[in-house]
Amino acid sequence: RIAWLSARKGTLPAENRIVLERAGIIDPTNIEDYLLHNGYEALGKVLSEMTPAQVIDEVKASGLRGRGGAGFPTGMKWGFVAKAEGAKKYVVCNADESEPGTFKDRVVLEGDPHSIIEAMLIAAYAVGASEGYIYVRGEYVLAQERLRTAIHQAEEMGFLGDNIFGSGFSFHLHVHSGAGAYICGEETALIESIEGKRGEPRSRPPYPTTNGLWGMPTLVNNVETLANIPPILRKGAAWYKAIGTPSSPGTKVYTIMGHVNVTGLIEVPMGITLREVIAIYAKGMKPGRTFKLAQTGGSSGSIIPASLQDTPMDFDSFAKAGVALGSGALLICDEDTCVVDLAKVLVNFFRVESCGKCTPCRIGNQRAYTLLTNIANGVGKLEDLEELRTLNDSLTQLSNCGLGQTAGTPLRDVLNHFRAEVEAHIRLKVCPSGVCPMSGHKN
Ligand code: L3W
Ligand code: SF4
Repeated sequence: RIAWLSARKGTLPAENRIVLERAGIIDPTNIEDYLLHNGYEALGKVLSEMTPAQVIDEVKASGLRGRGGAGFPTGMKWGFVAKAEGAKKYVVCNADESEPGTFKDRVVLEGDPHSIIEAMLIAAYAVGASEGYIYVRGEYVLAQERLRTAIHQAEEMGFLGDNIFGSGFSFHLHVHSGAGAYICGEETALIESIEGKRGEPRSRPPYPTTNGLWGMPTLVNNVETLANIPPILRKGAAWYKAIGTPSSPGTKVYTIMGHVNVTGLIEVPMGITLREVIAIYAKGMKPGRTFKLAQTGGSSGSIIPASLQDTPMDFDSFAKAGVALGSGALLICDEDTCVVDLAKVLVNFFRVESCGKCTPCRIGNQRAYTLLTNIANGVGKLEDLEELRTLNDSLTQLSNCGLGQTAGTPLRDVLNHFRAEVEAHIRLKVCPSGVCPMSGHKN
């Protein structure tokens, strides 16, 4: 690590805090502290100098892409909602952060709640919305408290409400608490949940951009996506576009966990590599350990083998390599990690969190879990591997929503990158990493 670091001296990607600019620096319960740190400056600029169309053009020019896992172009989505017809329009912040290992949004909500309110005001002005909801994971009690305090303060100061600062623009904002279901982070299940129904995904299309909350055009953006908005409007699209990579501009917030020396949260330009994250920010693997793989977060992520540790972490480079950036979790694993066990843990998560509405996901995840359990217990068969591949194909092609469509990713990844290790469990009844149940290890 030291040799590599000294060879790269002067060229290492530094942390660049845009989303986390104020988190941990300001008092999140004091609107005046936010105002002293450029707070509501972008909103002032937007309301006094820009038309809604100019705001959307600026967001499009920045190249910002959704940070909830899919990387959809933000400006394009805003344009769809602005164009859609409806008696009323809504803006929704998806703060139902529940992806395994991900806690990036929580830090923004707890540490800088006004940045999300300011971003939603700008989004509402741009798309023509008059009401908004922040859907917050039920377990994020402090985040909900901070948001409610911030909304109250913003209303008292006139940033939220009717005819904001005489602009003719009105916006009202509510906090909606989730109740512990991961699937409510899927945008249409989230909408159903706000409407007071059971949180089950709808079929898309139509997309929320035209048929969202109560059938009206609705803009749904993730917390991290929104947190980029005020700085983009304050400093301009050209400034933003110069950070990161050409097709994935800006930064990405990552949560680093696992067998490394330093865990925690970082915000770095898009395009950094895993090798760089581990060496610079995680301060290397734990003494004497070697890097085997990283998992980039639940259903939206992938299992990244060591052979891809020099692939730039941006939406397109990762997609080209057949993996996904996910929602920003980086679970760094050493050579003692059993891939069968890892896949089993991930599939179990999907099995439990599947809403059960469609058969491929409800039955497919259960079947995959049974097969992986058999393999881990030394009673698997070689034919199980083909069945796991078929299950991945069925999940991807036939599931109704993002959860089911990506639930097979761990199966695909372990078969593509670690097939010999899985086969060893079946043919030799041996776990090469020596840690899964067949080795006598108690998980
Ligand atoms: C209008 C079109 N809008 C696409 C919109 C769409 C959505 C966005 C991305 O799941 C990840 C996924 C899950 N007209 C449109 C359009 N849109 N085409 O663009 O859409 P899509 O379908 O690519 O992805 P998605 O289904 O929204 C995004 C993962 O989310 N997930 C869990 C995520 C958890 C976290 C967290 O804990 N922080 O983010 C669950 O589903 O795996 O990879 O807005 O409407 N023609
Ligand atoms: Fe529910 Fe899974 Fe179907 Fe999504 S894919 S609707 S989570 S059963």
